[in-house]
Amino acid sequence: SEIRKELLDAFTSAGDAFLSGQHLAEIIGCSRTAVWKHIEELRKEGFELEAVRNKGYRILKTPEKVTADEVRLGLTTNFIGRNIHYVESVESTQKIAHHYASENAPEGTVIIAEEQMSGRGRMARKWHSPKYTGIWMSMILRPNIPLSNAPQLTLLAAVAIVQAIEEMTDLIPEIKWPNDILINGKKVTGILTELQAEADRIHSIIIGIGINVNQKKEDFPLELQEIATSLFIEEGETLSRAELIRTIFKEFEKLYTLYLDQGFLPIKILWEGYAGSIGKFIKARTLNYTIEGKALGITNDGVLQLEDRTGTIHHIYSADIEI
Ligand code: BTX
Repeated sequence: SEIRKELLDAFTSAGDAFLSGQHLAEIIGCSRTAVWKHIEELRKEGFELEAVRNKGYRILKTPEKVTADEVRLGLTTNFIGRNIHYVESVESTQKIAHHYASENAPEGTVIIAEEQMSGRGRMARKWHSPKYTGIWMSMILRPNIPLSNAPQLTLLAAVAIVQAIEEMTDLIPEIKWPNDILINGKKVTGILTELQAEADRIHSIIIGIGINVNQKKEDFPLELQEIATSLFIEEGETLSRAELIRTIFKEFEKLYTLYLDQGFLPIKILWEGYAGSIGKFIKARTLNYTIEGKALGITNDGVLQLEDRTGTIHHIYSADIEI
């Protein structure tokens, strides 16, 4: 509810300070009884609140889920993630996001799930999304850009996620074109960008983000254990998923605002700084053929340039890359 959102925003601005019931009622514009009711609701959700006579309330501990309330507390963005739909268990957050996108959900709306029963990757592949351990979310955007520029947003999302991981850990992630983030050569994140468009007009772009956060090695099915990793496995510490989500929202909003204002170039420069494969020999596998060559970089549109042994430069729009 709106009251709940305002309450959490007030606790966010207060930091460690106490907020009196009277003060909360005034800034939110409701009765003290209503404030008290919402505080009780937060307690039921697993928030620990300290209540001190003559001082008021403050939040001591959050429940370590990724509910809208948990993510909202401490959120500093203007529009990314200000509207969150949380679901415990879902087939795919992409599916729900498509539904909300066609119902005109505001830009920056995010669907977050604790688990996905049939999380999807590209080309009908599956994305393993076990309960309470990862970040499985889909973000709705409505940029006024040509259809052909949509893949740039995958690259932008990758930069935002790498920056957020660097902010919260000592890890050094690497981007593998177009949509993987690797740590020590193993996949920690996948990004799936889907569109709703009519003719050449984008109605909405839905960016699906899957991040392995707190899984242990044995939480992955055998066939993934050698190719996938989590932040916990690499860092050796459990991370707050809600805080990582907030950090991603913050970095994403910054880059997206820059992108809408100045175009893809500043994003491209950042992206190339994080890309592991540039300058290396790689294999690009598309549905129909495989090309081997040196990855020269990406064009201003976000297309991968590959130079084969004869010196011919190929433009790769979509492929799987083997380094
Ligand atoms: P992709 O097609 O590049 O990668 C899928 C491949 O990655 C799979 O075939 C498998 O080999 C491997 N894989 C599957 N699960 C995992 C995992 N948890 N960690 C590492 N590797 C894995 C990448 O597609 C795009 C994934 C997007 C996932 C998000 S989650 C929220 C949103 N909802 C949804 O259904 N998909 C997106």
